[in-house]
Amino acid sequence: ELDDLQERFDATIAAEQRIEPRDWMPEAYRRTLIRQIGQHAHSEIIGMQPEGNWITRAPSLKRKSILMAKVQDEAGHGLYLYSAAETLGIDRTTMTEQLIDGTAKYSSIFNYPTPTWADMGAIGWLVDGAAICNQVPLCRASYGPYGRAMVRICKEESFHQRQGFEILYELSHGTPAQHRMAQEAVDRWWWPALMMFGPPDADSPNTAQSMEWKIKRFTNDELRQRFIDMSVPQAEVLGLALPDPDLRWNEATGHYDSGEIDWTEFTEVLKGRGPCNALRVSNRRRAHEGGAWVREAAAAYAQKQAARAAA
Ligand code: FAQ
Repeated sequence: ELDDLQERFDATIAAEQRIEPRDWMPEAYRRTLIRQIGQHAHSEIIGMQPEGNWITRAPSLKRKSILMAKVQDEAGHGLYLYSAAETLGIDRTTMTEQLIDGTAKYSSIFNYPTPTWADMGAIGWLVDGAAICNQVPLCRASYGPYGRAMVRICKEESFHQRQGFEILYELSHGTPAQHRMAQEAVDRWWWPALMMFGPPDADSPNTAQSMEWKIKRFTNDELRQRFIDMSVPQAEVLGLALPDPDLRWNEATGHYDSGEIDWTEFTEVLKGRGPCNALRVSNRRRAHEGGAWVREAAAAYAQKQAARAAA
């Protein structure tokens, strides 16, 4: 029986068809998806904070409304992703508890501070740019609800990336002080953006199996390289430098060579010791506790409606 189910699952994956919530799936496949989709959802929700920091200080009404819309999109992405994870048998309450008690992972990138307005540009250009690079292939993930959520998310991320690029372009071509601010933001975000793709392939325990299951379609290093290759010409258009003296075109490989990433920093951030980890989680916990009355009121209302319908 189990062999039949496994065989059908393998055949579905081999045929590039989708696994849907009611289909049988190996427990390890389910666990991997809950892990990746859950972490992805948490990243979107925590990812609202670095930019939320600038909503009240955006330099114009136009910039403020664009930034608010972007941060709202991130909340929406978090919600679709929690819903996709729920189809696998975990509930959002449990995932939220894991996030606010500090046991769940979320992307390392959101543990860095945003001291200037130019960081809004660098996040849009580099962080959303890296997110698109990583997520476009996830539109073809073998698990239906995840792949479908990714399609809409990627469309919105493309707009986010453009708005970040445009902020940096204006600053870069503005006053010398604005140009300097843009360059400093790129200097701050470049290396952490490269870490978003995860550990090097040789140290990535999950990649091989996730590729076999067609959740991931490319390895961490492949996508990181694709992002570097995309970013170099864009930096030239911006008139900004990427902070890597070893970055140079390699005629033989057809890719840019680049310098060593500081993996010690990555490990520290993953262990909760990045510059803003404690702040991000405590803000999230406070927001959750502050929203308790809304959840209670909604539950009481639903109960009253159900009682009325039964009467
Ligand atoms: N940060 O074996 P692998 C966004 C963990 S974009 C923290 O390679 P895997 C949009 C990994 O989970 C950001 N942890 O793992 C936005 C695993 O931990 P575990 C979110 C990381 O899963 C923009 C361990 O290290 N995007 O939110 C990181 O095969 C602007 C070993 O690693 C996604 O989540 C990291 N950077 O590959 C929002 C994309 N890297 O659970 C607001 C979906 C690795 O075994 C503003 N996820 N780890 O203890 C993925 O594509 C994959 O999960 C990877 C990691 C590629 C991130």
